[in-house]
Amino acid sequence: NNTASSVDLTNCDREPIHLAGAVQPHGALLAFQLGDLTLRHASTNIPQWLGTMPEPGTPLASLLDDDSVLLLHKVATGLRAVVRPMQLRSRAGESQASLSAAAHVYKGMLIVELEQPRVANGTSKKPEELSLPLQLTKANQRLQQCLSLPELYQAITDEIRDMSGFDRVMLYRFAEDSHGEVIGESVVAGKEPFLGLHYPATDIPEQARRLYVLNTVRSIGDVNANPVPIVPSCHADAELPLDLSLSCFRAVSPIHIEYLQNMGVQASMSISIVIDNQLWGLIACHHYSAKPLLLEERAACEIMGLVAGNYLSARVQSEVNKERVRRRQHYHHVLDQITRITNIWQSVEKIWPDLREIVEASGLAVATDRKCHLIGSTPDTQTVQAIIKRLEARPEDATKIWSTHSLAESFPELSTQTVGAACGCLAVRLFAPDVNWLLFFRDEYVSEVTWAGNPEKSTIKSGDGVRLSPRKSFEEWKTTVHRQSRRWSLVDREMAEELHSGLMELLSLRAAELHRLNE
Ligand code: BLA
Repeated sequence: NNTASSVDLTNCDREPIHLAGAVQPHGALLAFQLGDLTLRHASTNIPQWLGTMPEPGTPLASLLDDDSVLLLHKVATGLRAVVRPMQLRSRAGESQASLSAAAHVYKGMLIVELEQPRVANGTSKKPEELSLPLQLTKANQRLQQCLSLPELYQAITDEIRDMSGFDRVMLYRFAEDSHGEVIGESVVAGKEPFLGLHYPATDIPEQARRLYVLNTVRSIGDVNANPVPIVPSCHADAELPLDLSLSCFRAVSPIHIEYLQNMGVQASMSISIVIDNQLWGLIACHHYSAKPLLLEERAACEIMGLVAGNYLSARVQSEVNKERVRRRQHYHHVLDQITRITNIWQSVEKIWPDLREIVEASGLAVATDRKCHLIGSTPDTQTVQAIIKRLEARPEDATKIWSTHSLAESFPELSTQTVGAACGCLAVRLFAPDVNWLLFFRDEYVSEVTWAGNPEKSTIKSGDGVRLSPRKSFEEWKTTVHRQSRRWSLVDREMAEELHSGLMELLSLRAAELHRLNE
């Protein structure tokens, strides 16, 4: 029921957002060729920082003072692509205040981005406002005290809102299918909450998500500001425009600008939560007026992203571990019982209460090619045999552990009547003479999803076919999902693996013993 995800002719996933060719106007950019460190590209607002517009080919050393050049040499010869914050001084104005800058090396270029220093910007700091290091300390202390995941979600959004001053801060978590849900939120009084809302995967296209793993803070200062071009847009020696993947001020995709405008948002920022090198989620922030962030603020957000990611992954891991311990007790109980019985077929009812807990199933089919025994909520015998027949047609290693949360999707040809309430199936294939298959089933789990706007409305017809465009309306839109079970989790699959090896060992020991007795 989300046709947007089934459209494959998308313009979104293909937009080369890293080659934007422009910066947001609150920053300026210089790109030098690695090696001779001569200028290749500059944004046309550079005169606001350096007084003049340097020509391509100008050496770095003639633009900035000796100390600055030394610092940048270190970045240029560094081994890792890190974005290094620093203070620089222009060669022309040695008496001038220093320039806030961030420098990094990417794809053969030394990229230097300049911005206003924090104090000179004239931000009126309230006397009670803490300095950024103290705010970070306070935030870290609060996250450390959280004892549950929901408490942690709330603390992360509260602390980031307190520190950054954004009107709305959300914790946005990606699901397996890349759509997302707002699982934590802190918002100014008078604005409607977005907590619990779901957004389709197409709202954040694939290449943007890839970029956010590399560049973890994305600040959009003002959706109404005109981007400043980088010249020349494509250097004579290069095939492509300058790669802005790690840039702080990369101009924003016009499609996303339209999206934020449709939402009524003027500035945004997202901080990536990266766990095990995967984009777990984003801390998505909105502001209802312009809000360009300064170097120090972005740096503090970057640290908060790391800190929040560490607490989240530790807490998620500890809940998973607790669950594993609980299930393993049932697993050992099952093995224990099996060692004491001679015939699995006669005793399976007795071990079922423990067996079902191992993978949280509502039904089980134990089967060989001739026999089939059903317990709990399962499809009828014929349907079970039809499923097994289809699984046996697949390669053995693909079916050792096989699972689906929608039998109807995996085997559309099966009749819904005979499948019954069972919608999910986790199959464990045993290569033993008396039992070939354990098929665990899960009942239907009817879920209601509240979307921010009809997700199908992101598809519009245009001249040559289907195009994706940001939704105009974010009014709540409910969909109900039928004929699916709860998804089988990583722990479910891991436990099925353990059960597989445990049973294989037991059953083959037993076969060997029988063989010995028969000799
Ligand atoms: C980027 N889309 C983003 C970003 C977010 C969202 C958070 C990262 C940039 C930012 O922080 O603003 C989406 N924002 C959301 C969601 C919420 C939110 C889901 O606050 C929920 C509360 N967008 C579309 C369609 C396309 C699209 C149909 O809706 C493509 C046709 C594109 N989104 C798009 C692009 C970017 C983006 C290209 C990258 C912007 C950039 O980094 O330049």
